[in-house]
Amino acid sequence: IKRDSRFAQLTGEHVGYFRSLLGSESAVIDGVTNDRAADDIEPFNSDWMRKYRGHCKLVLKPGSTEEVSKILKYCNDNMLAVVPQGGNTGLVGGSVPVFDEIVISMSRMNQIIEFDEVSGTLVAEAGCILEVVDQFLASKGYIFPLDLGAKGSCHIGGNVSTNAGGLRLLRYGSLHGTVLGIEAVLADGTVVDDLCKLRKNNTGYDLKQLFIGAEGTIGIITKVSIHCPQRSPAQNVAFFGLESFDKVQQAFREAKGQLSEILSAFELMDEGSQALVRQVTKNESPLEGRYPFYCLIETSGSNADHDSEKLQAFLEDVMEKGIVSDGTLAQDETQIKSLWTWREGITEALSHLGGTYKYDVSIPLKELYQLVEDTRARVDAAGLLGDTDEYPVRAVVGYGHMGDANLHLNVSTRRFDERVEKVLEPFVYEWIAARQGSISAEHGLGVMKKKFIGYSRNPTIVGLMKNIKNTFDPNGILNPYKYL
Ligand code: FAD
Ligand code: 2HG
Ligand code: ZN
Repeated sequence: IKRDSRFAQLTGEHVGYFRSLLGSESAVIDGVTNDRAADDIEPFNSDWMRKYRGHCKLVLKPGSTEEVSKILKYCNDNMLAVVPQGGNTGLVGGSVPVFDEIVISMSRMNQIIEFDEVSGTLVAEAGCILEVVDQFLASKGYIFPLDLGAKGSCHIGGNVSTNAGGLRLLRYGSLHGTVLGIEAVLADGTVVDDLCKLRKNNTGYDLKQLFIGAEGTIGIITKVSIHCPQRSPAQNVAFFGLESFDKVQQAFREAKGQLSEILSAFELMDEGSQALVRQVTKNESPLEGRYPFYCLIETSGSNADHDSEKLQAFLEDVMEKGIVSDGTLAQDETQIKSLWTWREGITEALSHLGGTYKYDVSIPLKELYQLVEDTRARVDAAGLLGDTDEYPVRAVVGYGHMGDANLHLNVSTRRFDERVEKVLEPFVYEWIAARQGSISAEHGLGVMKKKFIGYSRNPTIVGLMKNIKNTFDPNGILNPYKYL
């Protein structure tokens, strides 16, 4: 792709305007008039996977909605392109510039505004870190309705902008249901105040839904109001090994039936993914034997004894029926955390091994794991997969949110390599399209999947999306070169 020549080049005059607007020294990182700022700008140009790299020379950190509005109005009037950035943990290259777009970091907008302890409605600024918000809610007996491995750095505004799914969607549903209201700023500086705190509100088109999963392409989210469920006082976790994907499906069916209302997560890991976690962390696996598949089940309920009895009975039953080969139950908080690391820690572990090609996809459950096998066979047939350094690919592994039919196909490489990418794309997308799956289940489109949207959405729908984009951002300054 080429830089869009309609966008202006940044000048010292532009920087001067932003400096006077934002006042504080720390709110502007200026590499336009000051070469020495390069090191400070670097983290904003580089994505979590180190796969995508931008060339921005200016980072702005607004402290209020009004400042976001003034920044965008000025950018729109002067044809300056921008990239909204939250915690920069996105996995599709959406949060970093492609060329020299200005990064608007939301990190200073990190205030919890209000919390209603009766209804469970939280209003907070977009730049709040997920884990910080969740800890605040824990002190009130509530829980944020979303949890994911990046919680220590991702922002709730970033979560809403990517419509993140995470580990407990099975229980708490998607952000399309739990987000009650949004305040956002459009490209021309208009503040859209839809910070509704009601659960029910059928008065016209529900425009806030458009911002959920828009990845910063139609506006910058500045505040969100969200419905938070009661935190369950009792949590239990089981981890078990299974001999086939068929048995994984049977176990899921049984878990829904036997654990019903207390089931809060059902996660899948294959042996390949666990072997890589063992290699990186040097930790002892929770089970003695090795199995092709592992599942992690979490229950959340109001009575610890009742729940663990239920989970114990479930485990005995599925072992007796020969569905599960071996399993273990966490006995305390520390063991719960440690079992979770075998699932939550995969992404992080893989990042220490080189470059990872990631495909976050939805596939009808029956065929969910077949994609991993077919991809592995294809990479192997191309002569790219092997144990020694001369092969670019170390392993093709699969894991994910079994309960949501969401697979994470990860191709772990010793280094990013175009030959590998060519073997994987568009193969993976064609495979998905043939089964009416989705090429992006929860991570979004970003720059990575922009050109592949047609595998999951027809031209009529893409056309309507483009109309929406043009209505909200006619000059196209918001997160260009991505999404559509
Ligand atoms: P960023 O990465 O900064 O931005 C993501 C996108 O949103 C970009 O397009 C950006 O321009 C836009 N954006 C950010 N903030 C705003 C805003 N205020 N207004 C408008 N646009 C904005 N995702 C899942 O769905 N489920 C998971 O289980 C999961 N686990 C993860 C585990 C790890 C270890 C990592 C690294 C990532 C994981 N992710 C997961 C991916 C990622 O999407 C989420 O981490 C998160 O939602 C991104 O939030 P962020 O604040 O880091 O956003
Ligand atoms: C997860 O579920 C995340 O762990 C990340 O969505 C998946 O790294 C990945 O591919
Ligand atoms: Zn995920």
